[in-house]
Amino acid sequence: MKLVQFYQPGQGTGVGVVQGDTILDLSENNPDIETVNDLIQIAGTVRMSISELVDRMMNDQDEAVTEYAYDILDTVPDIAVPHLTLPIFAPEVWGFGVTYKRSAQIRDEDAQNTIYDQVYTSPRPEAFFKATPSRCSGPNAPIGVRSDSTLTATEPELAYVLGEEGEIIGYTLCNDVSAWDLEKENPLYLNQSKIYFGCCSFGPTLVTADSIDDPYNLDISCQIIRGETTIFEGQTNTSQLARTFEELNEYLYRDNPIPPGTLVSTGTGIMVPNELSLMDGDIVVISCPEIGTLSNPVMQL
Ligand code: DO4
Ligand code: MG
Repeated sequence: MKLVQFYQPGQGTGVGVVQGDTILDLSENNPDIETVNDLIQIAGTVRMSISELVDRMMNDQDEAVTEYAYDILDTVPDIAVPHLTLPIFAPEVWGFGVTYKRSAQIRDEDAQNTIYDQVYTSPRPEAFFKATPSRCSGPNAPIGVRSDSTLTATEPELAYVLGEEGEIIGYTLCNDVSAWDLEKENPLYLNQSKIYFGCCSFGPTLVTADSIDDPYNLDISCQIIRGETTIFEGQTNTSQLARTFEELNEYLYRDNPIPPGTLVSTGTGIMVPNELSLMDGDIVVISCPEIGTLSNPVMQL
């Protein structure tokens, strides 16, 4: 099952169920469900999976539901028109890094040292705090280039959402936008590379875990469009991930309270060349056939 959150003028946020090119409004007849976070909380209480709960809600409703064309909601956020928002209000976003060999190799070549390879092959993964809701952008909303960075890169990643008991409840796409020049200058500047306004976009949908046959075999592609020209195209497959999500969660939860609805981004397998650092007005498009297409314009902060 594919879920979205969307904003409707005069009504606020609602949850939608994607069926083909159509979004069915789940909140219309279920006023206690305004967000996917509400679904997680209720599913935990009644001990059902999210898709079982949503199926039951859809079957139980007598009233017809409003339908939206997906393409109409997949538009630039504007309070005057209905539009997609983040697919969940993740209270925290965490990231893992150097989980793909390519990411370790290129970062070590650039830094002329071996710290990334050491982490790539160590039992302990690289984990970092990434964002809170006010730093995150949904579909078609701007991602940021810090005012003190001249080399900010897009990092297209598979991300998962955690439920009440640490289980993976669904998957989405995440752009772990990073000020590479800061982290190259000194690894201790990683937090400033990773955490700032507009540092993270994710969406467009949240696909429930039971609808993804194999999360370790998903194609992810990325394009950067500047003006009329596609200046970068790259792709990877999550089969190239060197770590399992169980392994990542094992470290994430060590002595660390993680609230339900937390988003975990699993690292990038697509490394954009340094010459193609993001510029104001670029459009970054990240796609995965099972999840959809996440598009964000770049804004110079
Ligand atoms: O330390 C560098 C960040 C690594 C990262 O974010 C990634 O590999 O995706
Ligand atoms: Mg990353």
